[in-house]
Amino acid sequence: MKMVFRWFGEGNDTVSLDQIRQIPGVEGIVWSLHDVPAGDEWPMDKIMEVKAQADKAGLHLKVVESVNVHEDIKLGLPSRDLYIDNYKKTIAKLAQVGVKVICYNFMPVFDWLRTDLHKELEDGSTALFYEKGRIDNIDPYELVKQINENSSLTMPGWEPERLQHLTKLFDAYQGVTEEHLWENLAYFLKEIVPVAAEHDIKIAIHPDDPPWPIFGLPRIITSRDNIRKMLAIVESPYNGVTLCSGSLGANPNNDIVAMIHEFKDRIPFAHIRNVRVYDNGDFIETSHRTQDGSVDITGIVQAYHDTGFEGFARPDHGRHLWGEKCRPGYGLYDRALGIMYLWGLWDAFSRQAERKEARA
Ligand code: DNO
Ligand code: MN
Repeated sequence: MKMVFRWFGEGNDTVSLDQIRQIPGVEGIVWSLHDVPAGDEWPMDKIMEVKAQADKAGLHLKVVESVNVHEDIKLGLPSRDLYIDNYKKTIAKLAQVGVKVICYNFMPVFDWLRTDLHKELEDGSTALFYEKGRIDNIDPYELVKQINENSSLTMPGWEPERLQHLTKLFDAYQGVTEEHLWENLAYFLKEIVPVAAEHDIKIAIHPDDPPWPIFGLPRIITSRDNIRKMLAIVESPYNGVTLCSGSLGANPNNDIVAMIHEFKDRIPFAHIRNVRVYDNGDFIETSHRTQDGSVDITGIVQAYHDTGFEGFARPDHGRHLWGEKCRPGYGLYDRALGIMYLWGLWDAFSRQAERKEARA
């Protein structure tokens, strides 16, 4: 397990590279060019800027999250070929600075979605929260209207420029079914994976978060069966999954330990975090500690350990602690605590295995 830490870039993150390098065992950053619109080719000078910053801090930049997929690709429009071409050019450029994994997602319109970014937990910390009933019962067009009237309703992944086009995007997805989305993902993968392989970069899809359809938009990377189906589209080690225990864990039917065992050769990148799921389907992000949430973090780390996981891992999100002001889910403290918990488990499993071997 190689530990990495998401960093949103100079001036765009409250956490500094100097802080990141002091977290035990963190070797690299997970980065992106957040100001480049989805579908554009990444400019080399901006890539080199991040490389210089990472080099100076002694951190590698082997993991990119995300190179976002243009909506026209997900919609299967004729213009997709242009955006796929740009994606290939970006892959070639990222290879030049030593990138080995590119995380992306295939969620229509929205990335991760929450209804409250600062919901208070019992201990007074706050965390990202999802109120299922509120999203299930909402008419998307009505929602856009409400947001336009009250801008504080905004949610993560709802960049202002995206919001302006939201109504148009909902229109574009009318009649787009799960089958269409599968076809469009297959078209994308068949184009992209050979290029990624040629450049020795693994592309790793992030599961949908939450792992069910929202606002009538289809979502397909939601379960073990669907991840299996995705991996079978192009059978290559370069076509992989970013196994996110928090996203998949929002559905208690998802057995993440079983997924790690089944997909072990196809997981170049792990997101390890806990969520507490309530009976009504609501969920809140908790500390990484197993007993604090509904996800078996101990079992998950054991599964990675026992399958000889050599990929990259990050703690994904954390709570907001000790008055920290930060990007929602991306503070320093709780993610650093989470990392130490993950290392603690990992080292204990390693020691246990060594002892067992010595006895044999
Ligand atoms: C959720 C987070 C996401 C993720 C993107 C990947 O669990 O990890 O924000 O970064 O969906 O494209
Ligand atoms: Mn994740």
